[in-house]
Amino acid sequence: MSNLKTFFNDSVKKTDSEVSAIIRHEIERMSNGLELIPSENVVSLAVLNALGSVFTNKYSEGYPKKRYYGGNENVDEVEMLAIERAKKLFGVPHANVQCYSGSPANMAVYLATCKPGDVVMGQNLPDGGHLTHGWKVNFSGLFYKSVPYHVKADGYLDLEEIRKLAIENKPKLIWCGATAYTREFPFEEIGKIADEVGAYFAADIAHISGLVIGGAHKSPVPYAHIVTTTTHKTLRGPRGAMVMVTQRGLDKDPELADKLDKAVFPGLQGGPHDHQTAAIAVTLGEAMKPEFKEYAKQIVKNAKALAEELMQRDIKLVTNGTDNHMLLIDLTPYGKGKGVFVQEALDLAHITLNKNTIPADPSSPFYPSGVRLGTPAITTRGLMEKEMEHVAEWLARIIKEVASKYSLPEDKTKIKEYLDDFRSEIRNNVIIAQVKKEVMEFCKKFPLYTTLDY
Ligand code: DSN
Repeated sequence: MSNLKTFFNDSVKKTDSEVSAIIRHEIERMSNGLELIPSENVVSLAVLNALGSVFTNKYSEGYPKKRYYGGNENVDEVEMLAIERAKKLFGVPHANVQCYSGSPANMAVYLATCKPGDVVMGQNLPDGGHLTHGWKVNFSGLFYKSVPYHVKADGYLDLEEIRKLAIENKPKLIWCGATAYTREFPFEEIGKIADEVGAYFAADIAHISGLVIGGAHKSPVPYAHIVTTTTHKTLRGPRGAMVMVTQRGLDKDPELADKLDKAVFPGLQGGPHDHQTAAIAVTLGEAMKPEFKEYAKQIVKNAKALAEELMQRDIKLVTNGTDNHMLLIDLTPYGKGKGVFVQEALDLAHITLNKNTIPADPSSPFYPSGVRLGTPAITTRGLMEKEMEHVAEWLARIIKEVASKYSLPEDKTKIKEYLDDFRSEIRNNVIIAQVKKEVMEFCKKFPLYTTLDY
């Protein structure tokens, strides 16, 4: 951690002691805890350095060699490098690396393929889907006619329903991808359905792109027309995103790459974040190293080991396991709406995850009945299968302690007061205090920056 403190704070400290202190506290929080939010990771010092580089000073609307401003020769070089690396890694003929983040990348897909009011299909948000795949309060559900598809009672995608809805509704665009789905995505099957109804098929692999590159999850590239991904999840890069067109996409629509580029700029964005592009280039360079494949496979091994250890402790998992980096704990054996208690108690014990809906959740999205967790960040820190026993034990101890003891009041006006009481009570809980002590001691063996110090 000392290298990290030096890396950051020398200049910030000189000019702004307040921000410097906050950054130091965040380094300490990360170092002294286990990060189990499956969409988070720990980037290398090289990625951090590129992100903090002088490229943040530059404006460069346009694309390499076709810019509206001068002085872009170095920006061109770094953007072309990122594009070439993305194309090679994912095996696609076209990549755009300028998207500010995942939602704008997905927006570009709509802009390039649909008109407002067109029918689109994606996995329903409470069933694990993403906001931008057609959720009612998101632009994608407001400007397009969204026909969501669902998971079955067993937690797996309902392919029969997807096909039936597609035939009935003739969507222009079908998404496959999710924020809370623990099984392999059926890219091939959904690709066939999209072909049957003439829809564009976009695979949003934000969560699993690192696994795809590492050979730990099937690639959507042979089946989809468009692939989007954020760069900060299993790919282990800066916040950002990419949108890629496959050969299949170009065969369907030879203009697709051009349409997507135009959708990103000038359709949706202004100047790209060149410091982010530089950091994405570094990330993709790291992902080309053989050790990244090992890393991706280890993420999945750790997730499977954690799933087994949890189930041995009678913790229920949606689909009874995982194929990827993620687990969804179903807390309904303890009652409904228990996610908030588990998330907050674990937070106190320095284990971070997030409350999440489970399929057919009997409660609400704000007070859901599950928690979502995953292994990308702890794998980066060097934890292996044998360590999952400890992680599972801490999770199980706290789940059993709070999920059976606390229940949300039926009267919604009483929830705030109940949660306030819960929060003050758990501060004195001996089991949570003991787990926190053990977690902090354990974290010393896995410093934040030892495995990625290049
Ligand atoms: N917020 C992201 C996640 O946690 O999965 C998705 O956008």
